[in-house]
Amino acid sequence: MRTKLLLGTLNQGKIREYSLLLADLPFVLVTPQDEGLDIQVEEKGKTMEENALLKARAYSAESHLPTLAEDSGLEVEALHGEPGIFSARYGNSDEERISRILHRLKGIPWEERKACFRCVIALTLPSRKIEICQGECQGLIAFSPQGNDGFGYDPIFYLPEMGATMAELTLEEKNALSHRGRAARKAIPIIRHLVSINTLAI
Ligand code: ITT
Repeated sequence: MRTKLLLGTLNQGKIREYSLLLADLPFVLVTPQDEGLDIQVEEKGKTMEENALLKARAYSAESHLPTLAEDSGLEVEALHGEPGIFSARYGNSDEERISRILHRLKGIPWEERKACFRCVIALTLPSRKIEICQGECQGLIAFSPQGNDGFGYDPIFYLPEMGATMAELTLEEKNALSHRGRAARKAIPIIRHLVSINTLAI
């Protein structure tokens, strides 16, 4: 019987991406909804790592399952790294968050629109050991939203090497170069090791 791995997130965009990134692992990927879990984790950490740890600990304590949780966000150089850990709380909707960034970057030329997406995964393992894996992706903030795929800030995150925003990429293309894809590819061997040592009860 395949063991479950809990994706400790309520974000449907993240769930879609991890479902593909982790598809080859010998685990059944489950969500909080699948497990009937109804917990809200307060993101009171000062860093993405602290928030990822808070989420992973809360979800694994509740589910007793190996758990992958993450904190991620967009850091805009001209805004001194904002919104960063406040990325999800920077407005009431994706549209509002995007408008706020575009408004603050009004009149700023291409060469000063550098930005970075960052992802920190926290992985709970047996014996309460927690592993951290990080990934980042560099790009530029576009002058207007383009594309309908992805989620969050994807329509304004422009990748010069692709000549497109993240919202114009397929799921496979985004996973190949995104912050989340990079962090997940570091987490995969650690998760595989979990299986090989066959000690899955937390
Ligand atoms: P969980 O805490 O339940 O995982 P969340 O959406 O609140 O969901 P975060 O606190 O990590 O997750 O916030 C990350 C925010 O950063 C997210 O809501 C998006 O606005 C943005 N973000 C992160 N990764 C992104 C990506 O790949 N594309 C676009 N926006 C992204």
